[in-house]
Amino acid sequence: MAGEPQDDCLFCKIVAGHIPATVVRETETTLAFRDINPQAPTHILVIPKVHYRDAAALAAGAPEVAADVLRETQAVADEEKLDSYRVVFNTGTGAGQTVWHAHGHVLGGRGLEWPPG
Ligand code: DGP
Repeated sequence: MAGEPQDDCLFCKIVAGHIPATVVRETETTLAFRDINPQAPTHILVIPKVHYRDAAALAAGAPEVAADVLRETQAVADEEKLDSYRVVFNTGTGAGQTVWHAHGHVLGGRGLEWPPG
């Protein structure tokens, strides 16, 4: 059920501490940790601790937590001393989403092209 921890969810396991991650920030409602396959010098995932399948579902089901996630992307960028950065919420298989627990990618530390691939 949306909002409840899912036994088969990788990021729920990271939230529970059952799978290790390099955590850079934690709040009551969010966790930020380094991506295992970085695409930029800084590549950090910011996730809600509650389980929603994607960012849109999170915004619909727990809008206050969605706002917390967005605030944390800025906090991560500040800690990493990023003047410019990109936040990406891949949504759906065609967009490259592979983990079905809402997460924002914070990417920075190099030039970022537009349009993205
Ligand atoms: P997406 O493709 O947008 O669903 O992003 C999922 C990201 O999660 C991807 O960039 C790789 C990252 N990832 C997958 N497994 C792990 C893991 O076990 N630990 C960490 N830190 N990141 C992971």
